[in-house]
Amino acid sequence: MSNEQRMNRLLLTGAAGGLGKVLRERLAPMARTLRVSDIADMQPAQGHEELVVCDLADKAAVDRLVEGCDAIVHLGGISVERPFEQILEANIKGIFHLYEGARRHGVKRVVFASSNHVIGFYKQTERIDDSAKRRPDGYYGLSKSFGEDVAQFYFDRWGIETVSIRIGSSFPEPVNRRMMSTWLSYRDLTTLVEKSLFTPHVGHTVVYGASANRDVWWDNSGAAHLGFVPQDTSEVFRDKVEAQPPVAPTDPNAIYQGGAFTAQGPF
Ligand code: NAI
Ligand code: 15L
Repeated sequence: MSNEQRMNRLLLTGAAGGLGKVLRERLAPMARTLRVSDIADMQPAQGHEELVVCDLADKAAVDRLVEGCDAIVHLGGISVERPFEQILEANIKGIFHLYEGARRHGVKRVVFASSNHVIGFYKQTERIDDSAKRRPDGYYGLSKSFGEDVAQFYFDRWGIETVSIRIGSSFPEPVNRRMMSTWLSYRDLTTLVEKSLFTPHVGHTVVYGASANRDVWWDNSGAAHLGFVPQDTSEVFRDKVEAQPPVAPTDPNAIYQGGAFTAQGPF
């Protein structure tokens, strides 16, 4: 990427997390300055990085965090099902604070790490696209659904563009049968985030984050303008995954797109 193509300052939240560590390295060439942030300890700043420890629940701190950035890749927050009160602080208040900061400081583009748990109560036998009614499968899924609504509102009201990526399962490899459908390789994740940052005129686009898996449940034709063509497939892991004991047909992991998340709680 040439110097002219790079943006000036890119903010990455959730930089201490699993995907944050991956994208911290891979997004570096895309900006002259990469501001990395988390509530947790991070590796020290290197190269053209700025490091900011910040709790997303702290509105004033998030406002300072966002100032001076051209775009944000928002990974920060609780990434699994937890009691509502915890989700409320990190994810629900957190995303409101982020967009308020974006509005106040003129940030033009957000890439939001949404989740398949926004549509987790669809059956694995169903095929859906971005127009499917949301069916969140828990407090976590509800918070991501709220995040997508916030993204739509801040586009309609303030013109801030967002790509909400409904990430399936982004890990080094799929570790169970459900993930044979939901897996998103780190390479495909990186490509999707890059397309989400640099494609002109995205408005608020919702896209599913999955690799080119044989039995993928999601249709991304509504996000064709991103030009995202996944390069990897879970198929290369099939023998390893299918060597595991079978899952009972009554197990949520075999029924719902959201798998076990549909059956967690109450807390
Ligand atoms: P992770 O849990 O490893 O990372 C999340 C990071 O957010 C952590 O480093 C954590 O310290 C930080 N965080 C939590 N509360 C915070 C707060 N109040 N203020 C500031 N930072 C806070 O999760 P992972 O796997 O890296 O996922 C990144 C994002 O992508 C998350 O938003 C997650 O919901 C989303 N996602 C991930 C998927 C995956 O397969 N890895 C699937 C679907 C969505
Ligand atoms: C998610 O949203 C979680 O953040 C991640 O840890 C996985 O559980 C993933 O969904 C999944 O559904 O596999």
